[in-house]
Amino acid sequence: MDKLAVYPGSFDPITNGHLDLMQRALKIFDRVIIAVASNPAKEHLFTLEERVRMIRESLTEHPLCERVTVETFDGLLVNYVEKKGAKAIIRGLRAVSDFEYEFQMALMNRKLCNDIETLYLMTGMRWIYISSRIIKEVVVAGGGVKGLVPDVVERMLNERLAARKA
Ligand code: COD
Repeated sequence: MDKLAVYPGSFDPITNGHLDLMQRALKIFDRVIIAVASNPAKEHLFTLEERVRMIRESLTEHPLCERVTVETFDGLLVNYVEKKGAKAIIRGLRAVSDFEYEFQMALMNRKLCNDIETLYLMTGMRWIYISSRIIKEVVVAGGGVKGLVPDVVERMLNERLAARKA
């Protein structure tokens, strides 16, 4: 049986930091599902379909893409992970500031389902300061994010923000 992990997130939008983490997870697991949370209560710049499309497009030429699938989920993450038959959730840590939220989430998920472990991976140094939020903030303020996000994301961000200004 192959080892499967779920990498969940909002991915609004996916960044090179997210992709770095996925690549690290694939050193440990045979397959990774990138699970995009629907979470309609949260405000997103991109729709669920757009977020999924950007991830799939970012992966098309990726050497490890055959071991990755992109899906959506709603409701409780642990229910989705159990349904998929995975035993691990992958999350990323960049700085101490991530810790409190991640710690709470991991313990709540363990309380909800004791069979699933959360595994934290450190991102590569190049991506340590990147988050989806800061990428959006820079683009809104007119800055460039080339090299920090996949090309499709850079294009979509510029299109979306240009459409807002029009
Ligand atoms: N380098 C490495 N990792 C990074 C980087 C980077 N530059 N940027 C982000 N990451 C990591 C984050 O630390 C995180 O671990 C992961 O990538 C995804 O990040 P986001 O911001 O896209 O995702 P979140 O934090 O919004 O995802 C939250 C969930 C959707 C997973 C959560 O809300 C959830 O599980 N919702 C479902 C409902 C549920 O079950 N709730 C109970 C959980 S306690």
